[in-house]
Amino acid sequence: MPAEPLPADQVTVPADPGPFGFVPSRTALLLIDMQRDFVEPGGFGESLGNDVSLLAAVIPPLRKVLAATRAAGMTVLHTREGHRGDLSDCPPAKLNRGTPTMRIGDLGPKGRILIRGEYGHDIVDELAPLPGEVVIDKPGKGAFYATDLQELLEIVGITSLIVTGVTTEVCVHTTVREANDRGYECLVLADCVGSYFPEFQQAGLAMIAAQGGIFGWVAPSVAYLDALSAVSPAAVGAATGPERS
Ligand code: TIU
Repeated sequence: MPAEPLPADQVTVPADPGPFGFVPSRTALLLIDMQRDFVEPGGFGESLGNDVSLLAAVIPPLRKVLAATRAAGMTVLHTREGHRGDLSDCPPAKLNRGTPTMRIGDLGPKGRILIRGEYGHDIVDELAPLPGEVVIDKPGKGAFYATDLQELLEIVGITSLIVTGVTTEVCVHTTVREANDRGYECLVLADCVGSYFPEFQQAGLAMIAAQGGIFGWVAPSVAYLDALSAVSPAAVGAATGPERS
């Protein structure tokens, strides 16, 4: 049988394990949990004993990716991990896990740890959402769990995701796996996802692209930016919606 012709507006990114093709109007950039609580001192990440400075490297390349994606007129979605102030959506299994210096809901230097509405829970200034960009508040690690993300993607007609954010082996991996099982094609930008553990960063990325792309594709952000530079915003016409929580 002859191969199906590619849509005229298909963009191709050199990636592992092979070229990743996407149609910009059907593709969203997903920024996962780029919150002060994970990236800056005094938040949830540090309370778990992590060196949060390891995540700072993600911000400069992700800023470029965010700017280029916005300029191309594509859909941009942000997520934040966090809980209601009364912790009614935080299972005891999550609250009591490990021996953190501060638990979820405790008062830290950036407000209550991982609580919606607190300064530490919000997205870092460099990557702040613009009005009209959707923000998904999620209680778990995966962005599809207990959120309306799937419904939202279906309304806008999104079939592919460019995945970025933190941390690679926790919320990024969980979300990519959830997305993969729901039929979305995911390209993970290797330098725009970060881990507190260099060995997990490497293994996490390898796991996604292994076995012919068992969960998706992996590429450096420059490969995505190069591919995007040919896209005209007028040809994309991505839908945007109101900010959600
Ligand atoms: N601890 C850790 O690596 N990550 C999280 O708890 N959440 C996210 O990855 N966002």
